Amino acid sequence: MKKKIVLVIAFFVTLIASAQEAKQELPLQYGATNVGKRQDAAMQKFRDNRLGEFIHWGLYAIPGGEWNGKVYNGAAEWLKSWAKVPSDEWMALMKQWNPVKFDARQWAKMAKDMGVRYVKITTKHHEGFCLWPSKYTKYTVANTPYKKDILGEIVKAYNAEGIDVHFYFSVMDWSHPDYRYDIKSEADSIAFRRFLTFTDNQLKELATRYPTVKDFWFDGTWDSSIKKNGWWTAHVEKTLKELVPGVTINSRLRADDYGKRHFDSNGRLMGDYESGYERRLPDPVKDLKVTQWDWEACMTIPENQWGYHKDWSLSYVKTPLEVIDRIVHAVSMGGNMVVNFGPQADGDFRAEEKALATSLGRWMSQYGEAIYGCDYAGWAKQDWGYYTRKGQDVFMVVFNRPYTKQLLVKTPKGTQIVGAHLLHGGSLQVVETARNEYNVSMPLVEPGEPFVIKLQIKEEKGAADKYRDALT
Ligand code: H76
Repeated sequence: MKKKIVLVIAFFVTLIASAQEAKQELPLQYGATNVGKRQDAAMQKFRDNRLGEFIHWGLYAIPGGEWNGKVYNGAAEWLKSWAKVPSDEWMALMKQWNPVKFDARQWAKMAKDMGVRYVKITTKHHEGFCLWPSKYTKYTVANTPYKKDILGEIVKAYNAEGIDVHFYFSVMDWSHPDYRYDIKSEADSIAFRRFLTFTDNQLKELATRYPTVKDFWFDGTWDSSIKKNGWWTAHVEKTLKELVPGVTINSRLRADDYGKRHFDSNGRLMGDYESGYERRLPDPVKDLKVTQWDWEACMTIPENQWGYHKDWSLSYVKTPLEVIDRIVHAVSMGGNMVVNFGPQADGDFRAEEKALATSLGRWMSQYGEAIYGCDYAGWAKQDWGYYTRKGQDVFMVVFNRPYTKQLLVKTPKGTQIVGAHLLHGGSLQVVETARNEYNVSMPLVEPGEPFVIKLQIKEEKGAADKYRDALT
């Protein structure tokens, strides 16, 4: 009997000891560098911008998803891979790179009118073609009939409109003979070291040629070769931060000492913001953990086309309303949203994208107050839509109009609603219906678009409680 008790005690002692051990921090050389959210002005600007425009533009815009008469439904910027096109054949597309309709100032104007505060532009996608005249490869705009530095023109034109420019950069480079998917031999390791030096050079070149760049967004960083070289991802983050004061870097770049990506082996976010939300969003009720760190989501307008694809009928294309829904949803959970555009090879945007930009711009110019600089409000989500918050202003962005004509609002303890009005409209009736529960009356608004209600609130701790819970 005694023996049994001793055994049971020993078992629990071991259990507790191992649990404590699990809680211990792993010492990391290449783990997270920030403690919590960055609070400096550059990060605050990144966050306040909230809405961005993604642009995927490269040689893939020329075939637009079709190779040798066959149309591939996969992402157009991956066509080289789907159709197994050899590199020299793919790079021969450079001879056709002549976007005569490209007008950076027009692009920047469209972006401004649509209400985006920043643009993320593909400096180099997986194919390896550079939109700037890089010294380190022959696969650049300089060696095309068009010749001009596209990236330079974009930076200048967007900055002139007051729009921040972020650089998308794919580490994986299908055009480079030294790129490796994995390191399996000494030869691989030597080649890949050369590739990393080449990449360092290109990144330094970008940071110094275009010093107003605000952010580097890395992609193509998921291969084993990179996971085995976590030190290099930490080195890139450090180097760019030294070269460009205030620059922000996405989590996708990073791998730690053990090849753990995005979040290090101690569970801390690497880089400045999480960039894993691609073509999906957090669950608005369950995933509130995302409010603990900065994050940015990005989305395509069709199901999965980033670069220009000639046939958008092959997948579902989101409506402007669905795009607005995703933007508001992201902001309501403390994140940014980037909407992607894939310009045509001639430098113009397809009609569908222009139409979307117009709709988006119309909505943003009316209701942007509930987006820019706004954050997670911390109020329980209701079925009519989403809350956002900026300081003492709480916004209700209403997508679903209840038949009852009453919008239910449940406030946190100590928070009272003292007034409500339609943004750019009159005040609305607010009735307190229970403890921390209110009905805000539906305004008379044209059916069609989501609208915004701005609430006046009073926050006081320990206010008298006139309500009684039911005895059950
Ligand atoms: C996979 C993948 C890439 N990541 C997206 C942002 C696009 O660039 C897509 O090609």
